[in-house]
Amino acid sequence: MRRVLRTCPLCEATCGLALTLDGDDVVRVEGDPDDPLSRGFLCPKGATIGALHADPDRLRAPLVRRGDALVECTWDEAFAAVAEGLERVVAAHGKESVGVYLGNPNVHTLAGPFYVPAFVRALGTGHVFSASTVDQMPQHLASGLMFGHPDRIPVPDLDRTDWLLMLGANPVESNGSLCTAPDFPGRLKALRARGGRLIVVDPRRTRTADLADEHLAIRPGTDALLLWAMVQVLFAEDRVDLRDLAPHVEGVEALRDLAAPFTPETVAGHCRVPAEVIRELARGLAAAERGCVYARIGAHTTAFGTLAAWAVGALNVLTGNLDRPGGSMFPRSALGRPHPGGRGRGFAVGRWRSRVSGRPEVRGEVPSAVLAEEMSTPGPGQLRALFTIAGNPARSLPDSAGLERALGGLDLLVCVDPYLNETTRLADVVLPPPGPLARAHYDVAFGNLMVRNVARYTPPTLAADGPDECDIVARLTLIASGAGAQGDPAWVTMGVLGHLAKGAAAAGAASEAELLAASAGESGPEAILDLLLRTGPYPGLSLDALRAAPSGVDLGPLQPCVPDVLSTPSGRIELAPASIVDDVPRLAALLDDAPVEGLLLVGRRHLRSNNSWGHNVPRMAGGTNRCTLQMHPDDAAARGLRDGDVVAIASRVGRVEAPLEVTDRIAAGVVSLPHGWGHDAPGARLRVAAKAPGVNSNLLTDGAVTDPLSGNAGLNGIPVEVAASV
Ligand SMILES: Nc1nc2c(c(=O)[nH]1)N[C@H]1C(S)=C(S)[C@@H](COP(=O)(O)OP(=O)(O)OC[C@H]3O[C@@H](n4cnc5c(=O)[nH]c(N)nc54)[C@H](O)[C@@H]3O)O[C@H]1N2
Ligand SMILES: Nc1nc2c(c(=O)[nH]1)N[C@H]1C(S)=C(S)[C@@H](COP(=O)(O)OP(=O)(O)OC[C@H]3O[C@@H](n4cnc5c(=O)[nH]c(N)nc54)[C@H](O)[C@@H]3O)O[C@H]1N2
Ligand code: SF4
Ligand SMILES: [Mo]
Repeated sequence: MRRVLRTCPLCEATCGLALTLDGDDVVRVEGDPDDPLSRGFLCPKGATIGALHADPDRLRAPLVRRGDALVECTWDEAFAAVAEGLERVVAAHGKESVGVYLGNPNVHTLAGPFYVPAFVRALGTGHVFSASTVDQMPQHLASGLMFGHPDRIPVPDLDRTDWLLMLGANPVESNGSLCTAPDFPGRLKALRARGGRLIVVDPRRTRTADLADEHLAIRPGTDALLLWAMVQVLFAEDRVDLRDLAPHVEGVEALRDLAAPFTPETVAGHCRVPAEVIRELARGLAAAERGCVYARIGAHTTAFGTLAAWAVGALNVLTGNLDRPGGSMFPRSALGRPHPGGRGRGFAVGRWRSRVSGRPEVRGEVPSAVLAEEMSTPGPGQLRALFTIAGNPARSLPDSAGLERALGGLDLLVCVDPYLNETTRLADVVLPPPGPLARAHYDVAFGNLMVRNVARYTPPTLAADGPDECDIVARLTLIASGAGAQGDPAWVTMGVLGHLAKGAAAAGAASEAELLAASAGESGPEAILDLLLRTGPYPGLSLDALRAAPSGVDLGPLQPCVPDVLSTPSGRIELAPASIVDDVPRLAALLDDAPVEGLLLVGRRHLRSNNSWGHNVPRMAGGTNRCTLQMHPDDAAARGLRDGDVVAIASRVGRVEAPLEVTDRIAAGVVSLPHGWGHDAPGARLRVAAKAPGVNSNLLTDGAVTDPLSGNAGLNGIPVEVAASV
């Protein structure tokens, strides 16, 4: 028996786990009490990490298509098939006919941040898509425009705030997003225990809402209206107080004018939140010594996602709560680069546009909502080959009937994925990375989102049954850059290291040669990590320093960093840049129309789910984690429907059937179906998940509904009709 510590890679909370192993078998999973961030917390999902690694359906060898069948092959055969297929497509149709879709687990691997960017560059295509545009792109855009960099995302300083307004997030089930806070529920309880106030805005009375002082069941899709009305109240009642931020803010008066139309009275009917309640929210935030507004995907995945994210940032700034302990603060990753301080180039978008509907690039990608049309619309530049890395677009993207058809019609589909699932069953080549226990781990992305700065490194626990994902992506990079199927992944690592050392040397860290020599004892992703740690903002950190502290190194509470963190053209926090000014009239136009009537569909997450791939572990299936349509009793009665009935749900783009769950925990006029289900696709091998397949909610979501600025899909607030199934 041995005990090992590992950071859990299954959600953004990044809990420290203590595993007990008997040989290669995980016999017990506990929270690591010494982890400086998670302090012993784990959720039921983290407890399945051993079962996930041992899942007999997890692929241990690559697959290649022979006629109608996907058959096991050697790694050399698999890479040769990729090289041959890619060469064929590029020769016939050019580089622009090749695309890549990057799924969510890329933010939980080392391959995602360290190797995937080089692969994308080597492909040399504008056809870059990711899960970001069905998720948080509005926040990236808002951060880019407001602070100068899309990844400077302030988080609620959860452990010190005493007034928190949370919209469109359910961290008691999701464990939090764009806010890395293990034991989010415990942290919310502590907020209330120290006399703080929690207000939750959600059309469903969630388990998070159960913890709150106040729950507001907003009409889906109207958070931007409510938030802009709060901004209006701050100005109208003369409650704006920038506090320490005053010298660092640009555009306050322009914002006042922009917010003027959004009085609480004009938005109340749309939001179904009384005007006086909205006023009290603004007053509460203004009066709080340490207050914060935080919004997540319920507010981001709508047609007004960027304006909602914008107003959240603006409210925190206007009340002087940004960059202030107990407010909304910027984490400082151990891998962070020096803050520029002063004027920067700002954040450019629209460097290219999508071919068919001309959607602007944002942060190096175009919207996933247009992936289907890029594949299915003929003409020069039509997408004919696609690489997916850690994604399941057939279940996670809107309007997925058309998308799945288009995936099936590609000339080449290559998937880096451990499962034969709804997407990879359509592949020509499947390249499975080793299981979650047979790899090194470091939270590159989440270091930028932690409510307390920590650094933790996990070495591989078990031997891998194939090449590491970093090596897989490196070999794909060599293929895409013309070096062939036999290249050495170390060449790619050397390229990445050289690039990083050059940047760090230019910033004055040391000479390039000295930096490379210091990390010379490491290889692969560890070498990259070591170099980043040595050149990061915390002196004395290195990979060896982290090895010596397996529970993690505590780097302390969040610290103020304005103005150094800013890199906008003005060198200040920008509250009214042109693209926001130009988009506000679209939101104001809603006020001219009558409030939307009829049923609106929203999603939900269950504690024991993980987007589309959590359902194949027996302990994650069943219980309350069911694919049902939740509906308010009044709406059910009006349609003559009863709990347990199978109902037909129809939207503009599709129709599915699901069992009805009648519950007063959802607002009247709203129905909810979770995403990530529909595990009955022929050719997939998800034997546990297939026993309770559920239905794919993205057959209903409408790819035509997007936030025009960020390109993010509007997955919540979809008009639907529900009737008894006939
Ligand atoms: N209707 C609706 N749709 C949604 C959402 C919603 O709320 N409602 N949520 C959206 C959000 S927030 C997101 S992030 C997206 C997610 O969208 P995707 O990322 O496309 O989908 P996932 O279900 O996360 O699928 C992850 C894939 O990665 C594979 N995988 C797991 N671990 C690894 C690994 O270590 N390496 C590799 N290479 N592969 C791995 C899994 O087998 C699976 O195929 O879905 C979005 N879709
Ligand atoms: N257990 C579990 N945990 C997960 C995941 C999972 O699939 N399962 N997925 C992970 C991923 S990829 C992400 S991005 C995060 C997401 O984490 P969260 O942002 O916390 O997402 P959800 O839990 O879906 O909560 C969104 C809430 O928004 C509400 N909502 C829907 N529409 C609206 C609206 O218009 N306005 C408002 N105010 N609320 C609305 C929904 O009812 C729901 O309760 O979770 C991560 N963690
Ligand atoms: S909360 Fe997230 S990181 Fe923590 S144990 Fe659960 S799945 Fe893992
Ligand atoms: Mo996500």
